[in-house]
Amino acid sequence: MAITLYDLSGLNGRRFSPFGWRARMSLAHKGLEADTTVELVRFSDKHKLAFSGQNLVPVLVDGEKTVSDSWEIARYLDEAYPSAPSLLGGEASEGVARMAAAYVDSQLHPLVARCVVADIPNIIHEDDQAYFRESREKRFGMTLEEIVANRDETKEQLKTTLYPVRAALRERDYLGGSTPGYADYAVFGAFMWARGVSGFKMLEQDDPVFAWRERMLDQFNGMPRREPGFPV
Ligand SMILES: N[C@@H](CCC(=O)N[C@@H](CS)C(=O)NCC(=O)O)C(=O)O
Repeated sequence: MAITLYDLSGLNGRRFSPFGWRARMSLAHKGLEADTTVELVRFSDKHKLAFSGQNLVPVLVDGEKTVSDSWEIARYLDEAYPSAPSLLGGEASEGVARMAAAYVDSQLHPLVARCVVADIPNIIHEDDQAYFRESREKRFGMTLEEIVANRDETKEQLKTTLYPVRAALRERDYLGGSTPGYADYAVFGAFMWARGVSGFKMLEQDDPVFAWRERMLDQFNGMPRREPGFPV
């Protein structure tokens, strides 16, 4: 069936949404990415999402079915494509995958934002600038420049906050075991967001999370690595 993924885009089609990356990696995991039509949505053309009854990307349309929210997309893909490799690992591990995604949303994303949010205006369209600045400054209660002012300290905090990921990687190549699963895609989405928008170095080379990110960039024949972005 024809699948369409609506994903956020900056200048020249740059895809930098962490949630969009979760959906994109999920589709690749299921072997569906190559056959998926991508509908790029800029901040100023979110009206394109009205059919989905909400205004956030990603949105997946598969034939008659419309699914918004990256987590719901993963659940849908496992349900609709049971013979492709499982994303969430079945009922026994779905809760752990959900916890990983919630850890990323609540602990990692705010720190990534505090490292890179002021660089985002450089990679989005002119028409999106005012909305982006206004909405993010309202959310954080300060200017974009103030949000990232202490990013070297934020990077130290990020290093500490990544402890659970590092601990899991001590005994395996991926959070999913010998191959990546949804928890990997959730954490990786945060790094693809940063890589897409900013040259700020999020990780030191001696951090095992750095080596894991390299392995993740090589997934699906290097699909994520080929995506335009800053050197990491
Ligand atoms: N819980 C949602 C969150 C989606 C979300 O926040 N998407 C952001 C992009 S990263 C968005 O559409 N933002 C549009 C805006 O800020 O106007 C998911 O997991 O998909």
